[in-house]
Amino acid sequence: MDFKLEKKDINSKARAGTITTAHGEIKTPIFMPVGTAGTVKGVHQHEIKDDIKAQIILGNTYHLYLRPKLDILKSAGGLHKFINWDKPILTDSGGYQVYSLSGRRKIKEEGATFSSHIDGSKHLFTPEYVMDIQRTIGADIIMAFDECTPYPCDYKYAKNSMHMTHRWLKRCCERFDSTEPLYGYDQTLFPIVQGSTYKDLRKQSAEKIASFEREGNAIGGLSVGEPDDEMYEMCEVVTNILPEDKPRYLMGVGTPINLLENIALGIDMFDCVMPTRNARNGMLFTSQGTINIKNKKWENDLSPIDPDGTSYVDSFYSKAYLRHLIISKEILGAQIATIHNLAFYLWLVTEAREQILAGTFYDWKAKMVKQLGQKL
Ligand code: PRF
Repeated sequence: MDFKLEKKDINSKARAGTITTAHGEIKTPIFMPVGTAGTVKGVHQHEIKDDIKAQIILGNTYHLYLRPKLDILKSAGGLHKFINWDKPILTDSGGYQVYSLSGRRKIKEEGATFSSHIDGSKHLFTPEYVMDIQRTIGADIIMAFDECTPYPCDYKYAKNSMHMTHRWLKRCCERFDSTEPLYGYDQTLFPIVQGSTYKDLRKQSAEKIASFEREGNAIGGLSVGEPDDEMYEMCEVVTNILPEDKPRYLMGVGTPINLLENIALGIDMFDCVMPTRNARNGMLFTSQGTINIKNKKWENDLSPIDPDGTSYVDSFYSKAYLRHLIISKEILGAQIATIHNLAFYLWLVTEAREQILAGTFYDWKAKMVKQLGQKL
């Protein structure tokens, strides 16, 4: 993997760059649609590429390991081939899903034991095993095994957990560096900063993570219920320490406003279920603010879904039709809303990149944050 920093904003810490992986280039800042179980729910791979214009998608170690399981992925030749997606993929390590989804779980120095949310079966994820699993899935960028602390989290727990995440990282790196990719192309491992909402812990964690000198770095443990200002404060502490010449990935964030504020703090990569999950419930993101399409006010509104939207669904279908589909729980409603929301998120980060390159990001962001906060 390679990262080229192309331009730094003069009025903020925003940057534009290019990540090069074995499966192609990613122009940053970027948003990565979440494809948990080998599918971005409701959309075809060609729609992800051509309509949404995503450059990279996310998969989840936890889900793929439980279903379809590793033997299937291995015989397919890895996740790219299995799902027929030839662009970059990043897999999360399960360090978040084990805590948020699985049944009874126990965290020990060795790793995390948990029971499957599908059939209750018991499993142990160690840092070493999670590296092996991600080798088998074959994503271009794989994540270290960490513990994402809840919010709020008392200082002592956050500190001990952070140190364990650091010890787990050492084990991840040792395993990753002593194994080979299975499918003939390079993979890279990103470590994850933790430290809850404590500035001193975040600083310590960022310094420790930077000392591993991996090709990119991630920030975890945020967007777990803390106020936005606390997220931005932690993000700023960390981006002041993480090296400039490597991509920075803020995990599980966020709203369109969160993306712009964190881009301004020097974040390059994002993922979040919000555009896809909220789409299925009828919440649409637009450059003018959010729309609850289930609202009665759209019942007879035959105007296009989003006159400023960049995807074909925005002008092809009306608000009234989409409202009807979502209210009737028709599958097509979820599909249209998902394409709209993801295309909007990709437009937002692409436009942010253009504004950074043009030197106009700061004023544009201020204007956009005002617009994006509106409820239509
Ligand atoms: N760790 C991992 N994945 C994550 C997170 C984390 O802390 C978050 C936190 N928002 C989202 N996804 N491994």
